[in-house]
Amino acid sequence: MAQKVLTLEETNFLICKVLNMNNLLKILSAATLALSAPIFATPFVIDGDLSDWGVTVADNNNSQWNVRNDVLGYMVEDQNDRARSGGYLGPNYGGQNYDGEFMGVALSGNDLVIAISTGQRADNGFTKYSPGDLLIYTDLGIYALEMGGGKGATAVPVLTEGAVGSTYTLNRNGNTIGYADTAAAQVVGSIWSDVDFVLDPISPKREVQFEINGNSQMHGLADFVYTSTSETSQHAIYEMAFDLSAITATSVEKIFWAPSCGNDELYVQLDLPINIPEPAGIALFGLGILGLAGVRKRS
Ligand SMILES: [Ca+2]
Ligand SMILES: [Ca+2]
Ligand SMILES: [Ca+2]
Ligand SMILES: [Ca+2]
Repeated sequence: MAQKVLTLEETNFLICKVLNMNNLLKILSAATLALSAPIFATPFVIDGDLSDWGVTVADNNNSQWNVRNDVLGYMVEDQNDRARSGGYLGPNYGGQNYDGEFMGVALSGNDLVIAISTGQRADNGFTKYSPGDLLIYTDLGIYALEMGGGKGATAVPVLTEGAVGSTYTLNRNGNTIGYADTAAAQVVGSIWSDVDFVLDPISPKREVQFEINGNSQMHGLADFVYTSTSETSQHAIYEMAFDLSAITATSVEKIFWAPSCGNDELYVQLDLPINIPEPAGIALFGLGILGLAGVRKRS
């Protein structure tokens, strides 16, 4: 078989093709490296279904907690789904009706995504149902997110952001004896700083609910789903996401949730810096340093 001898022009053309192909492969692999994490990770969907977390919530102790490994942190403390009110929860008692079972915290872009599974359900009766609000501990104090529920939640199978918020009154034994709507602006999913905290009545008394006052500031509205009565018959699920840049602190240290009686608790410890947009002055200062570096190079 006769072999074709390539001219110099043809050889150069082929070399160029190979180089271009190599460059293309390099560009592709760099792009794949840069984008693979966000593109191929399963996105979180705020829908009250925790399969996106690797979590299956099921009755009679059949929940499964195979939490995906790209979350910032999580806590599983699922006590017996069949335990009655004397069941120990730590730090106090209350059984499945007060069981805090799972909390997961993840980052999706600039959104903090949070999931909670609990035995506290709206249809288990007003006296047993009084969730606390979500507390966001930062280096500049506690921010609070209104969780809602209560009487309003018994009427709807799923509660979402913008619904009327709730505040519960408890007696010193931890029983819920009263319910009130929050101030109109404190809707479900709204995030606030400089609030008044309501403590649980049982020692150690901790912040579990909040009320806004004249100095409180709102920092955005989370995407929010509370499944109330729609998810199995022994559990309720909260799933929410909010833009971290709405919070004017520089780091998030802990996410905390407890029923308003404080019988149980869920928390995830974090050391998460918040990216604050650079003020114009700092950006210009940065450019100045770059300019200086340029001058030094030239000299
Ligand atoms: Ca989900
Ligand atoms: Ca449980
Ligand atoms: Ca628990
Ligand atoms: Ca509340």
